[in-house]
Amino acid sequence: MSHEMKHDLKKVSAAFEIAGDFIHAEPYGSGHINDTYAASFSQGGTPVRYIFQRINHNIFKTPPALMENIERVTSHQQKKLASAGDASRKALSLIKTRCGRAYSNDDEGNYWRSYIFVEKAKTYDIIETPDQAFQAARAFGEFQKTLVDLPGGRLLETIPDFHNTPKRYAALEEAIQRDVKNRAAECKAEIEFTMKRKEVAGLLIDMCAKGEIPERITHNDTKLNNVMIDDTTNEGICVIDLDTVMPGLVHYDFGDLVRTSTSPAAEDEKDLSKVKMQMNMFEGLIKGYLESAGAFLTPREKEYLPFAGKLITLEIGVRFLTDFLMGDVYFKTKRPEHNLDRCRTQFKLVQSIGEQEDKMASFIR
Ligand code: ADP
Ligand code: GN1
Ligand code: MG
Repeated sequence: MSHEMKHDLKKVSAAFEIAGDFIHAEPYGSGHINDTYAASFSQGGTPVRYIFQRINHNIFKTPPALMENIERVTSHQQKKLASAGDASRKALSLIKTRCGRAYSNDDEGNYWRSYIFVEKAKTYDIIETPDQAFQAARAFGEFQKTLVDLPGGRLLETIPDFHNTPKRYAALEEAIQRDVKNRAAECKAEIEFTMKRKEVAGLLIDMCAKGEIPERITHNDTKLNNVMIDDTTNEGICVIDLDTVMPGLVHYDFGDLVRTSTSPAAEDEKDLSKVKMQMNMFEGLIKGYLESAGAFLTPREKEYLPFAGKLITLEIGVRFLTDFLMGDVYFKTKRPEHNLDRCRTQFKLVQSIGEQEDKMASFIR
């Protein structure tokens, strides 16, 4: 799958409270940030799988605090699901270490965590049907709804200013100016594209600063492959990848669904003619999201949902472009132009959303 076997999972997993004998482990999934493995253990002769993840501590600077967020969030979810008699596959369950902690350290300074493997479900990198769009958006809306009454103080910001689009622009401008890899000449058109759209970058965070839309607890990385879809019922059953759950705006959550669940092309597709916002998928997203989140969203929040898709797609394009200029230091890449290819699909999608914004807005109304 996505990355080679860089770690000794037998050794890593020995720190966790898991019964049975280690059988084997393999790299798993197609995330851009953490190192994820699926490991099997023989429990009474039956192989049982667990997820293991090395937290990318270059990106997440305070793994212990991040894990405290995740413990708070998952135990709140579990409590609510238990009272509804339905906990097992509908929220992530952390496996504790043998000393009772939520994470373990290895000799190289890495932080590891483990989750129960959600079986008979999978994640999709590319959307296939409007029902999947409905299911994914319903699940993320439900996730937000569950966290409306999370007890305790404000969650830690695991990456400060994560969806501060103006700051993402500032980082891009610095990367253009420094041009450490002499790549700016190669992406003149993309740089121009971003600069033409700079004035929309602060729209949502400015509204929030003025009190027009509220801060809530949001997921902040709601790409389609961060929700597990049940193999038999096709239901969006479990929201995963909780590293960026923190205070935020619902728009960046809904928007990232538009970014990742309306186009039939991969995020790194080279044939840009395949990239487009498909209205039937958008309609699925809106119906699913409003089914679970509709009751707590304000009219103003709803009004800006179509714009949200365009804004975050622009923001993620800006981040891919920045990383390309910086020499691919943030996102995992498999080829020298990988980040530039990703940036180009994002900008094509921004354009496609722009052309259909009126239709999108009238659908919501
Ligand atoms: P990243 O931050 O690198 O994207 P994720 O937490 O999203 O890491 O995990 C990567 C992939 O591993 C997911 O897309 C999913 O396919 C799989 N995965 C993660 N957690 C689980 C789980 N508890 N059960 C089954 N599969 C999982
Ligand atoms: C990363 O971890 P993953 O692959 O789900 C990134 C997101 C981007 C996404 C682009 C912590 O998500 O912000 O939108 O790649 N996560 C982080 O595909 O930066
Ligand atoms: Mg992920």
